[in-house]
Amino acid sequence: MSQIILHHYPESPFSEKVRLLLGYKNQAYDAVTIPIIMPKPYLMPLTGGYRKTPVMQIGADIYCDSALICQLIDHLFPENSIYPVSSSASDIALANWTDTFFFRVSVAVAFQPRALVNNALFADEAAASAFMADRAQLSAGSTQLSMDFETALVYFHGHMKRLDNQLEASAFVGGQNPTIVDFSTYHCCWFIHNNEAIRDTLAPYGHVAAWMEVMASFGQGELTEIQGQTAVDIAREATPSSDSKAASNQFDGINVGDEVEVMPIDYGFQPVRGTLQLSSLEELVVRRVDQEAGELAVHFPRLGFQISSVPD
Ligand SMILES: N[C@@H](CCC(=O)N[C@@H](CS)C(=O)NCC(=O)O)C(=O)O
Repeated sequence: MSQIILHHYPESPFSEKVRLLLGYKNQAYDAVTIPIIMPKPYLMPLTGGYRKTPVMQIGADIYCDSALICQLIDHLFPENSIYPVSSSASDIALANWTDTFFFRVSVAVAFQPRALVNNALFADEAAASAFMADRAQLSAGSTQLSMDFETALVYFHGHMKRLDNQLEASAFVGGQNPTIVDFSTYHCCWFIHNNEAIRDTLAPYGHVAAWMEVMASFGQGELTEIQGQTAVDIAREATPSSDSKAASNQFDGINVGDEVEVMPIDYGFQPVRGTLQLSSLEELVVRRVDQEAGELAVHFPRLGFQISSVPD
């Protein structure tokens, strides 16, 4: 197998979830630090439009969305699986709630006015307005990323209090061993903990703090920084996987071989266009050719994405 390449940036909570899982699995990987805002000149040739962070690359196979990335990492390195079969349906449902609704709550808490003091993103007016304009573009046409701060703060403390009670009785959110729910919950807490100006939000929750320390002790694996251009070159020289599968249940009426567009259902409505290579209840794979990166297979999870046919 070619080396894993993680496209991420240090401040990204969803990247932290993936870095921590790579640490838990004790893996070495390459990483490209991508810009926090558009343009992302070495990422767009690989994804064909998908702009969220993180993205994982293995040769000419590009994996979008941390939910799919975590499943792939667990599949590649199955020891100490974080998807125990006995709870996998409820774990995946709960991780999805955490990555969507609870992440939205955490964003409102993380960007409250006092959180912006000493924040490099808001260091000067030009940096602040570039960031705000970029995030307005990210959430254009969507209501899924914003929430009133006071409303969010109550939801945040409610979930933290319940988690604290649970973690008094249980080593991990998922039970005696960490599951995907622990990794999803951790990155939302880390988003708040990572900013000194608002870290005290977590102060009442001693059991959450102790659990966070255990989670953080997994580390981030062995990361080797590479350049974005190197990642594009690696993709161009590799051959994408050719696994092809038609959905056994044709719920969407779209067939392998059709020209399609795939994009998230929540925010970041930048479609990726190509030929549908694989369609299952869990995954969509779009085959596309890029001038710089060559022939690619771009993978998406089903959950959280929509697909449409592109008329000839
Ligand atoms: N559902 C996505 C959400 C990813 C997401 O929202 N990432 C944030 C950063 S943590 C993002 O893309 N922000 C805009 C950007 O990086 O351009 C996933 O699980 O990967």
